[in-house]
Amino acid sequence: MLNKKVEKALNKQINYEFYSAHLYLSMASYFKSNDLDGFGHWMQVQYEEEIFHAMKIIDFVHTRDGRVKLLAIEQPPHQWDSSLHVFKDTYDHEVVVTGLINDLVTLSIKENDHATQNFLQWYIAEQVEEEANVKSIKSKLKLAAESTVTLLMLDQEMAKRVFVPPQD
Ligand code: OFO
Repeated sequence: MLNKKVEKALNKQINYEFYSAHLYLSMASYFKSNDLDGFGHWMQVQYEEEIFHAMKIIDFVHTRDGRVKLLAIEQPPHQWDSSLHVFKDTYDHEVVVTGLINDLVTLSIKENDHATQNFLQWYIAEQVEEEANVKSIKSKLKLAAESTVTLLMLDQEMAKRVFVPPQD
């Protein structure tokens, strides 16, 4: 049986994961409308990952005999000044997500909910990876700021990303 306070917090996190998916789909559209299809593709894979993150929590809530209550998803931004601006926002967003996951772990410890605390360890590890990946792309974009050729080469690299459902 899922603790009610933890259930409510998990529902909020489900909403935030869906918001993350919305945000990254919006970024994918920004890139595609600027003919950077490789970056657009990368963001679309990121969107798929976020849906996976949300669904994983949904499955967990159901397994614990809890109730999923879907909430309205906030409208994401649509416009950015540059590719670097998009990845700065992406990095900042992932840092916020890391903070939310940490808060959830703190709550589950406080509520003596070891099953949820154990479940959330997967997200702790995932956030370390997400922050590192995005930071690396952000740094490359900083270097490419003066060079269209480098930007187009990076775009080709970004097109190679494939969605592989993360392992449990
Ligand atoms: Fe991009 O992170 Fe979800 O959790």
